[in-house]
Amino acid sequence: MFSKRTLRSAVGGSGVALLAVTAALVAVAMPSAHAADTPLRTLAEAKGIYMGTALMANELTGTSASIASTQFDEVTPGNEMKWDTVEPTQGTYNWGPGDQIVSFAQQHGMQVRGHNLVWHSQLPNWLTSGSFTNTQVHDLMIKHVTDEVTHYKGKVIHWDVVNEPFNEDGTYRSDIWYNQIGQSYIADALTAAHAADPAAKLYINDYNIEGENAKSNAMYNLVKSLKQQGVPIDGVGFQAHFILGQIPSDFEANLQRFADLGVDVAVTELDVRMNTPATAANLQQQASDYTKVVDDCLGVSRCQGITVWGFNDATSWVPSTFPGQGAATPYDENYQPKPAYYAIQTALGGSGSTTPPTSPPTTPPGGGGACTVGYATNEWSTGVTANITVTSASAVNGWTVVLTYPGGSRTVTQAWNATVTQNGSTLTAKNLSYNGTLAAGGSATFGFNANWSGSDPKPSGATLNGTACTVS
Ligand code: 9MR
Repeated sequence: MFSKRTLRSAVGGSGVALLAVTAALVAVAMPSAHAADTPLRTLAEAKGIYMGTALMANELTGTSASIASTQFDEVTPGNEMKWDTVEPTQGTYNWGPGDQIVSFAQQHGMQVRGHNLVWHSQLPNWLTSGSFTNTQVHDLMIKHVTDEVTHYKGKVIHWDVVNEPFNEDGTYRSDIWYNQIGQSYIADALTAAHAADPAAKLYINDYNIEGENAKSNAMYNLVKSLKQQGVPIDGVGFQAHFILGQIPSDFEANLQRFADLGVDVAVTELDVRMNTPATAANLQQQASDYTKVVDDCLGVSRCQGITVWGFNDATSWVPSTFPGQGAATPYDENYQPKPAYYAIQTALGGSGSTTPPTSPPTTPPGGGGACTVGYATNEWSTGVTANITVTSASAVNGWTVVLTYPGGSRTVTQAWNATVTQNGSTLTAKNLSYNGTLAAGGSATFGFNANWSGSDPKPSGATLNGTACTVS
C-alpha cells in the first residue's frame, strides 16, 4: 500500500489542536462541480504522496478556497513568503500574508511548502540597491533565512531554501548572492535554515531541470557535493513549468538519479501551457502530459508529492508572462475541472469520472440483510481517510447513514458525496442531490477525511434511515 514512501501526516501540528477544540459539530460538503470525485488529496495520500497547489492570499475565500481545501493537501504561497513581501524594509517583517496562508492550511489539514528564502527575483529595493559589502550581503541573507524559518518553525514542512540558482548552461546565475558571496551562499543558507528549524525538509528548487541536460547536471553535481560535505539538503524541487507535449521522456529517470544521491524529490510548480484559446485536442494532449508527470513521480519512491502552480486558469501566472498562451492548469477559468484534472485523478488511482456509479451490484453484499456498510480506511499517525459504501436491500429515496463509534476522538475536515455532520462519537451522513435514490440492492459511496487522536476504531454500529446495518 504505502510500501515505498513514508506516508506523511497531512496536518500541521498546530492544526490538529485547532480543529480538535473548534469542531464539535462539523458540516462539510463538496462543491457541486466535482462532487462525485474522490478528491485528489485523498487519492494522493493513498499513494503515499501529497497533492499541492500554489495559492495566493486573495484566493482564500469562495470557490477557490473550497476547491483548494477539498482537492489539495499542501499549499505553496504564490508570493506571500518571498523576500519583498516578508521584509519590505530592512529588519522589519511583514508576516501577515504568509500567516494567512498558513492558518488557511491549518484549518483544512493541509501542509505548507515555504517558498522561498534565497532567490534572484522579488527582492526588495533596499536590498538590491543598498550597496552592501559582500560580508553585509552574507549576513543579511543569514539573518533573513534565520528569522523567516524561525517564524514558521513547525508550520512549514518543506522549504524552498534556494530558488533557481542556475543558468540554462549550468553556470551559476549571476545574482546578488552568487556575485557577492560566491557559490558557498547555497550551503550557508541551507545550514542557517536547518539551525532555525531542524525538522523542516530543505530543498533547492529550479526549472528546466526535469530532463537530463546541462542545467540538471549542474544541479546534480551541486547536490552530490553538498551531500558529500554534510550540508543539510533534503530534497530537490523540479518546478515543471512545461510546454504542451514537451514533458521530457527521461523525467522519471532524472528524478531517480537525484533520489539515488540520497535526497527527496518533488514536483513543485507544475503547469502545462498551450496556445490560447485551447482546442479540445490540446486539452487531451495536456491530460496526457499531466498523466505522465503523475506517473513519473509515482515511479520514484522518493518523490514526495506534486504541486500545481495554481490550480485554475483564472489566476495562473502564465497568460501575463507568455502572451497568447495559458490554459495551463487542471481547472478552467470558471473553476470547472478539465481533462487534465480527470487525468490526474485517474493516474492517482481514482475513477477519473464525475459520474457516480449507477449500476448496483446484482446481489446485495452481506447476505441480503436490510443494509450493509462497508468501511475502508487509510490511516496515518494523526489522520484517516474513510471510504464508505452503503448498500440497501430495498429501494430508498434519500438516505441518512449514522455511524456510531465505540471510542476514539476524531474531527472530520472534509467529506465527499455526502454532507457529514459530527456529534461526539456519532457521524451522520446525508445524501447529496445526485445520489439519494437507491434501487433495491443499490449502493452509494461517500467518504471523509478526519484527524484523530488516541485511537481510531471502526464504527461498532451503523443505521440506514434508522434501520440497523451490518458493518464490514
Ligand atoms: O506565481 C508567481 C507570480 O504571481 C509572480 O508574479 C512571479 C514573479 O516572478 O512569480 C511567480 O512564481 C514563480 C515562482 O515563485 C518561482 N518559479 C517561477 C514562478 C512563475 O514565475
